[in-house]
Amino acid sequence: MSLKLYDLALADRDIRPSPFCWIAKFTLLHKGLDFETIPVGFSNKQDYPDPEYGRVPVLLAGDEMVKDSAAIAAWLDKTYPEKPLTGTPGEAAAAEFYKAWLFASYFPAVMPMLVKRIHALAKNEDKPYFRASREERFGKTLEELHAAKGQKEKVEKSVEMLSGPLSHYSYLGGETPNLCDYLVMGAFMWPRLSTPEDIYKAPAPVAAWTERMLDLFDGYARKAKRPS
Ligand SMILES: N[C@@H](CCC(=O)N[C@@H](CS)C(=O)NCC(=O)O)C(=O)O
Repeated sequence: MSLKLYDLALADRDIRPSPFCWIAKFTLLHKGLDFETIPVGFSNKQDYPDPEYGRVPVLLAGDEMVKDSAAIAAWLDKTYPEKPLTGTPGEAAAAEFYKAWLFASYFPAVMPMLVKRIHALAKNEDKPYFRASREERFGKTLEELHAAKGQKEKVEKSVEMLSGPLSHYSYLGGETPNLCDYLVMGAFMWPRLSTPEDIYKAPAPVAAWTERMLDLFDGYARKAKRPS
């Protein structure tokens, strides 16, 4: 079956920082599937497979259209049951926990450090939409978000929590990676691909896990183009 993943791209079409698109890419790679990525900008909704939905990732799998990274993971486990992303209810519950941690802690801490940088790297025709949609969503200008104090410390405090599991296990999934790892590493690709700098420092167990994640699948994530 031909698999096409719509993926968010910046002005340089090879720079693809979307955390949710990364979660989808990791889950496809976990299944060992070949897929093609199709870059779209923020505002050219007419080029999205479902313009009204207006978000990516969207997976086109033959005649099927699967929207949303969580739906893509569930569809992959249903369609390709080998190598489950979450093989037990316990693993699925852990994945829900990491997702909740991302939304409650990591994303709010890192987002203010990224939005102005992403705006600068977006295609010119995407910039007005990106600014207006983010300023409406967060109730502040991109400049105010960027100027927020203490975000680096907040991200570092948030990420410190992962030292717990990663001091005992190689992966959040235990001995081998599972959906928990892909959710968190997908989110970590967001700062990695939105700025050339490493904008915060992760504690040693988390930094070592990040390196292992970058090496998976023949270094797929490590090879992803970063801004210069
Ligand atoms: N719940 C969705 C969220 C998808 C999402 O918000 N994607 C962003 C990119 S990270 C998007 O499509 N943005 C387009 C826009 O801002 O209009 C998922 O998990 O796939």
